[in-house]
Amino acid sequence: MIIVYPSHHVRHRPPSEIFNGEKEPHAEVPQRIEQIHEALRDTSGIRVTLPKRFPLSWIEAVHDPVYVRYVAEAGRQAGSTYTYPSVFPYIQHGDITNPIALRGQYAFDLYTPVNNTTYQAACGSAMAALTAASLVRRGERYAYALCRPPGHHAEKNRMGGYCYFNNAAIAANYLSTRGKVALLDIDVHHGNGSQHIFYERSDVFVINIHADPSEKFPYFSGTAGEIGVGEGSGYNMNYPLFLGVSDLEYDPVLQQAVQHIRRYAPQFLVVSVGYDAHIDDPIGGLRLSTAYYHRMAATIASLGIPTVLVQEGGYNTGKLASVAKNFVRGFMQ
Ligand code: Q9C
Ligand code: ZN
Repeated sequence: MIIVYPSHHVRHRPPSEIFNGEKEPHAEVPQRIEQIHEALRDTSGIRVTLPKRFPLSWIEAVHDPVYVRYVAEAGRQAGSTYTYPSVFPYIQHGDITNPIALRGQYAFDLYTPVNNTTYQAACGSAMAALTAASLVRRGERYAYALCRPPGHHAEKNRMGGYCYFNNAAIAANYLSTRGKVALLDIDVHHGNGSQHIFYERSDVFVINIHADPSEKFPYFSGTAGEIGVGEGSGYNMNYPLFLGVSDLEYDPVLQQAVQHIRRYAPQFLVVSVGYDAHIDDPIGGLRLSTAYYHRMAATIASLGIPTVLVQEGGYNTGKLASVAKNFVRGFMQ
């Protein structure tokens, strides 16, 4: 398996997220990827490579180009200080130019700050996903992009949930020029961004297993009734789970999801890999074991579809190394 490691992510390190008016330590820290990278680097059968450069148009194929420019510009104006939104749009309005208004227009929470390191890190993360996708398009069976910052909460024109550019969606859209793509999201949080981006498309089938959004972030999407619209109707599936779900309760849901993917018969599979459904994750709320990540990977790999793995969440920096190792081993068997 090839691992793509975007070394520039380390410069982006938001110190805090704002919850209920209070600054709390930010969960999405550089050590997450450093630890996964270190654990995998000396696993047999793994080769590490750096991201290649791809045209910005691959990011703009999924995100509004005005939004992409905004992320760069907001960072430049912020300097090294992380900036947060203050006011969110409460009415439709045409021409927003005020920086405070723009900050709220292009974000949906107070967890996703921007400074002058963010744009470069977000681009590097997207380039890692594109590099993994291009390797798989050229015949590699599996490639794993250690994306940071993560991506699956980022919508066409909005950041949120620690995500700026939707790496998995960028990879899936890139591969969709060569055939049908399935995007399986096993991060514990609903991938609202990926759902939003492909909601009207039938050539990318999005399937999501996550903690019930009536209990957990992102709160406003991820119910089973969200099935897609127009062309995309029937090509979006959500499996919300009760808090505290164990390996035994999770597994039949994964089997069903995999069955749906098999029936769709995609040419490529993209997996949004979050390790935050693990029992020891500080924010997840499910109870999957380290050993189950091995079986989960083996189940997904049994599809026999060329696959791009894209890193999303997972916040217990004491456990990420062992969970990632299990997952990757399960995939390579
Ligand atoms: N105390 C990803 O896993 N929750 N994003 C904040 C505040 C935000 C998770 C909790 C969760 C975002 C990629
Ligand atoms: Zn998550």
